[in-house]
Amino acid sequence: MVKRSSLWSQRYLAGWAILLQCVGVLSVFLLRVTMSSNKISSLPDIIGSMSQVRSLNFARNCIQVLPQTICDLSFIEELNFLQNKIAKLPSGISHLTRLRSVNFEGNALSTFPSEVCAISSLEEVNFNNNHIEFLPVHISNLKRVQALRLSNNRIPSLPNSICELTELETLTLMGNKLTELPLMFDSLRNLQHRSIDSGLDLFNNEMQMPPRHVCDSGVESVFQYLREIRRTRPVEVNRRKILVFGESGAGKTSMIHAMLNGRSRLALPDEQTHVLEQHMWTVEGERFQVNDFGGQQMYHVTNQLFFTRNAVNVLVFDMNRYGAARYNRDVGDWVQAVTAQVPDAVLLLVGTHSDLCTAAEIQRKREEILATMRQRENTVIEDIKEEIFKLKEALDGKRNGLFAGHNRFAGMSTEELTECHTLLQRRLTSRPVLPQEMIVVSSADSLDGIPLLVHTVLQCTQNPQLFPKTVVPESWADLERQLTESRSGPEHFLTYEQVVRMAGDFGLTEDRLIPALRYLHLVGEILWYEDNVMLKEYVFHKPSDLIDIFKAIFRHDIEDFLTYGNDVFKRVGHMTKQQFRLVKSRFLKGGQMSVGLLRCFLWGVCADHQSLSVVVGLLKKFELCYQLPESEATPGLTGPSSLLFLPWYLSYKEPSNLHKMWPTTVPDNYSQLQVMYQFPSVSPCGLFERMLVRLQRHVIRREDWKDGVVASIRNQTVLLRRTAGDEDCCELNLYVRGEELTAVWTILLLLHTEMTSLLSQWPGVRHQVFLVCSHCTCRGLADPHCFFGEVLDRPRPAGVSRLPCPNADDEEVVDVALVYPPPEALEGVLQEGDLRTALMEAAQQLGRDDWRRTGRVLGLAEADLEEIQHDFQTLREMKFQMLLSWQRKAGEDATLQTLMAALGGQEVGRKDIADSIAAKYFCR
Ligand SMILES: Nc1nc2c(ncn2[C@@H]2O[C@H](COP(=O)(O)OP(=O)(O)OP(=O)(O)O)[C@@H](O)[C@H]2O)c(=O)[nH]1
Ligand SMILES: [Mg+2]
Repeated sequence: MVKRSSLWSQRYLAGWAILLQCVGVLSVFLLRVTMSSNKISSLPDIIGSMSQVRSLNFARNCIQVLPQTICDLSFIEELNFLQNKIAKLPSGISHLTRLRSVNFEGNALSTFPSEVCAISSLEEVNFNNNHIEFLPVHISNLKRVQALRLSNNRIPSLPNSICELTELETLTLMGNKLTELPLMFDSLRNLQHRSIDSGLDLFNNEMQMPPRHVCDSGVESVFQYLREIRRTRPVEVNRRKILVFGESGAGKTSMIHAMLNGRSRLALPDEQTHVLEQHMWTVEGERFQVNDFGGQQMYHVTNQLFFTRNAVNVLVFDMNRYGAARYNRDVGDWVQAVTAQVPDAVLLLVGTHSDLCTAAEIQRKREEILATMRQRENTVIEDIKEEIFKLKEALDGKRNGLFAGHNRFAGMSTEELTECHTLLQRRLTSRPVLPQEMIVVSSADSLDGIPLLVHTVLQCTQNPQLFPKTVVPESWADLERQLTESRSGPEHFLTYEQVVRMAGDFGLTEDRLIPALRYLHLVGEILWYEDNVMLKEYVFHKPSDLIDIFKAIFRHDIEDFLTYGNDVFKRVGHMTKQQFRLVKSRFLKGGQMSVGLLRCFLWGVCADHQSLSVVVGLLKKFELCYQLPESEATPGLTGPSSLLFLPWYLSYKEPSNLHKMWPTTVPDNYSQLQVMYQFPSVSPCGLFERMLVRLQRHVIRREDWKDGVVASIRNQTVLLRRTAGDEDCCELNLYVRGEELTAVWTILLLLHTEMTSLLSQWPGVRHQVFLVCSHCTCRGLADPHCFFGEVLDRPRPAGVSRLPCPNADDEEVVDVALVYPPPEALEGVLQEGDLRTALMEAAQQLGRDDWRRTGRVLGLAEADLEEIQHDFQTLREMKFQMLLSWQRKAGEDATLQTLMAALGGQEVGRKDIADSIAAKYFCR
């Protein structure tokens, strides 16, 4: 029998001799040749005699030159020379007219081989990771190409003719030197396909047109931008920001004063900055917004809302106070905080109070800090490289059918591995721009170092690589100007309708207005939350008003503010002294705030009814508070019964009866699963509190304290806890217990999904996820084995029922059901079906008389109800459509709790339905 394919991938195959022998005999008959991961340095001419061959795979060798005879392989469809050393392709390659795929990723090509452009049969072209500096115009001949991969080259521009490749579904251009896209780029409609691997990748270029914010928002945004540019014209805008942050008392406010005014005015010791002060600064014809952040702990969470790209980040610390033990507090934690959100942030480091330090002291501290900073960054880079190495090992293992070793990538599919690889590569390329030097200043009379600081900031902002120009359509710039001008009016916000009218006045129709608003929101000029049913009706054109709102609610001087002597509690809150005491204690211990108390806090900022409900909407949107439905809340002392909870103010200690709610040992017949989220040094500021807020979507009963919560979700008990782990790390542990293991898995995965989506908001945060071995926990081991968190996304391996417990020295085994989630649980999380099912059940139980009442309580307008009654024939359908209509309208606020509160409230009076939902979906 004729051997029809050949596979020699073992690494020991080093020389040509064996290959020659094998090929010599079989060459004529071979269809596929795979000789990846060897040490082959050249191919013999005889390769041209493999006249039937369809596919050559010589990935990961050290081939420098391809023989001309390769061009004789007239049936060849696929060439894979990934990771070799090829600098040039043979000219005759254009004769291979059946070629569908070429992969020369990771070679040494310096131009896009023009011969390739002649092969119109090509569907996939991969030239990632070469040194290509130029794309030929006749690339447009590749009419069938669907995937064109050109990441990590040196391409400065794309030829207009690329717009003719209308079959393109994937175009990767990450890590080049592009500044703009051709104006007709939106002809490449197929880039909008939504499969995992398709799309456009422009990450890590120097994009000006469209600017990076637009590029990062996806193909659709890029296309809308280009269409708008064509309709109007491109204009350049300048919106560079300077963010000044660091510990309280570092000297930020004093330094900014010296910078902006050229003279000294040291802040008084009690003049601490409250949340944030913004200043406009014009210097050498450039205009900047300077942000002076309050350094107090309380403001760390609000600071995060203002960290942004397009900013020079000035990290300030008091050099006189600094000592090695303060590195994290003064420097390290701040670098982490900013890079958690903006991984490639540009950082300057400024030491103040130089007038109080000796030259020797300055020199010593300077060297120490810069060295520590560099060393930490190197550790991170090494860690990422090691991850990439392990991942490649797993990939190689997969390709060669070998076991991939025990690492977190073992068992992943090739697609998952490739996706992980892209993510890690991004992490490696988007590193912070750390300071090479430290700027030493005194904001006291001498103003030493201040001119150098101003010079460095300017130099930094004028660096086009760090801060590329921003070009936007003229209509977007016009809208921005109009919105800025309307800031002088008294309103805290504009309604969306007002903005539509404003834009209409200069010809910007609503469909074109939306991308413009999206962009202005992304760059922080306005706030507009189009995904929130209530907030999308408002455009917050004065982001500084938001600062005033935060100032009113987040206060480092809260104890001073909350005194009965403060008139507002009597005048506005109408509280007696006794009531006030109770309200104060509930707030300071449990973070509990009635809307009436909120009105007192916001007095003088905005206190009318509409503004208050918008503020509550904003606080919920930022996940700074959660709200209890009215029927759940204890009637407030000072106003509407609805209660807000701000976990930032929680100070309760662990409840003394915790052991009753959460016995130390897992009760008999119960299963427990535990996921651990581990962070080196600190967890992202606010992660835990925001998770407490998110939990409210799912729970009805809960007990919160400063570092934990016990809650009931659908008959399962959940414990979430924040602890300081070993060796300077921080841990969040999520435990779920219940009688039925599948149900336990479902809740665990539900909350894990919430946590993962929350964590994605800190893209620069390093963390690890583990599933703690339930078997070890049951045996009471102090140091249980931790499975890599990736198992949580993995289906159970077929045919395996037990795994050896890696921590046990004897022959202990762990049930595979405690390590891999059952398929039902994975589906349970994805389906989000509960609400829909509950709606159907509730609709069935509602009567002829109460469905319209329920609709009204849920906030539907009379006209909506009329329409439903008119449009749907049967009562059953009307009831269900009413609930669906509410769900569409209320968006993420359409929760089971809200529905239950409405049904069980006085107006509808169907507590029986509310109870049946509770019995089915919640633990009572
Ligand atoms: N001698 C001397 N004192 C300084 C210098 N810079 C600031 N100070 C003093 O240090 C204290 C803190 O300065 P601030 O400018 O308020 O510090 P900050 O970083 O803005 O503090 P927060 O607003 O609380 O975050 C004040 O008492 C200043 O007078 C300096 O360069 N030399
Ligand atoms: Mg200050």
